[in-house]
Amino acid sequence: MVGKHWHIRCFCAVGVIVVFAVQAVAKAGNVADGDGRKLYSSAHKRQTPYDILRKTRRRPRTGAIQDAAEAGPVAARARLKYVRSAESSLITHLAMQQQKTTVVRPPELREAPADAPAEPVYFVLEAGDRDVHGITYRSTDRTKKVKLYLDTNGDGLFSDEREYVGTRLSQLQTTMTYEFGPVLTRHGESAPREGAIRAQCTNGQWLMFHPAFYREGRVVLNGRPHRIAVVDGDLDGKYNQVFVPPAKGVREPGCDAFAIDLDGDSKFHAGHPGGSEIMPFSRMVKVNEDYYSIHVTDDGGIIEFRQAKPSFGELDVGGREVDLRLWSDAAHQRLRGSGSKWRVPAGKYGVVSLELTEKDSAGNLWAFKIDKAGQGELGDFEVRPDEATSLRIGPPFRVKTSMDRSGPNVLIGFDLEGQAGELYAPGAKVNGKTVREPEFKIIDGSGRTVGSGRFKYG
Ligand SMILES: [Ca+2]
Ligand SMILES: [Ca+2]
Ligand SMILES: [Ca+2]
Repeated sequence: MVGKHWHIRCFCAVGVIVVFAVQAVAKAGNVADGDGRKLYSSAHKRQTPYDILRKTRRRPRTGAIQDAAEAGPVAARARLKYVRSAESSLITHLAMQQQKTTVVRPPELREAPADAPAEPVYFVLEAGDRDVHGITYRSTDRTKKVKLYLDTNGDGLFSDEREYVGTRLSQLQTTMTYEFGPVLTRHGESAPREGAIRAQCTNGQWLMFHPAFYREGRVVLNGRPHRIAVVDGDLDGKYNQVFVPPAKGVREPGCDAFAIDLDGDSKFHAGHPGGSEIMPFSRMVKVNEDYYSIHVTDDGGIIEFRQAKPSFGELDVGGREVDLRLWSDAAHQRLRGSGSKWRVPAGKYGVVSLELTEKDSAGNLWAFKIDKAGQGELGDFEVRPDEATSLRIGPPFRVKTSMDRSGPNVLIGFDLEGQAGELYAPGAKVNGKTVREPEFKIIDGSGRTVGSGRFKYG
């Protein structure tokens, strides 16, 4: 049955009352929509996050792509030194990996440490193309320390591995977060920087991983100095993995990361995803109106910029007014305006953020936003040399609902789907003001109203 607590996330374009009928099916554990389609089943519930994780195999990714025709004379070269990353290192935010834990011991693991409780939690870290299994728990001995181990050599044993003791992060009072590291992801490594991570475990439920080190230096391009950095975001020990769409999320491009101080303040400005000085690693970077190809040695020790002469194609969004941020294997882009077609380097692209402004017949301006990367065909498309690529986006919209159960809560998602399958998030504005929250009703199988309320944005 539908749970007592409702977390509502909704969006309504017209700002009128919306009746959202949930036909509550008598069979426990089943929820269906008005057409009887099953939205959620008890079979699904039995899947642990770990099961789901195991089924979602990663796509193979191609290695660094270098187009010889793009590369001209060397414009700058620099040595990059190691820098230890910290909580405040914005650059590692594009090199984040989040994983859920499970209490079910995966078959790959043959033991738990002697001081582990009956139900420690297990997780998987993706390091390049390896799945590294790990365990974390509060020790049952009198120290009660919070510990973490990785099975770095994949032999199923922790007894041959290093033990890491967690430190409670005090600034996060509402959650219990412990930080570990630098944690080594490879067995028997003496130089603890390649593949080393910072791991944070929150409430024993999920882990966040960031590279513990990145590489940084300075170059002069067009007569101006620029601070630059590279991050081994996919944790394969190399620093030149180019972005391949679609992205896993707005902070998870699934490749390495690159940063360049474009405005000369010596800081890497994070800003909006795709519109910042920190971006997924790509073949080129745009500095003012010039493109430079980027070449980084596998170990990240040397970076070279060459003047690039990319081949261009055209991107057309049907004359709509947009503010578009794109990640690409070619070079990341921010495109703003209306009615125009953009000339962009040929390559593979994914939209990482999109703001769409539409005028209705009364002259009101509606602003819609997508807040997830990699949705629909916008998440993965190609611009070919000397060809036009058209993206049909925006209205007519379809209302798209989704339902998810999280403990006692039923989460109802309510998004607008545009023509390209792009999902616009809550928080639409009309003439700069947020639209009034619409209402909803929950109707059972016999048409009786069993609940009602008001959707809240956000
Ligand atoms: Ca081991
Ligand atoms: Ca890498
Ligand atoms: Ca800057």
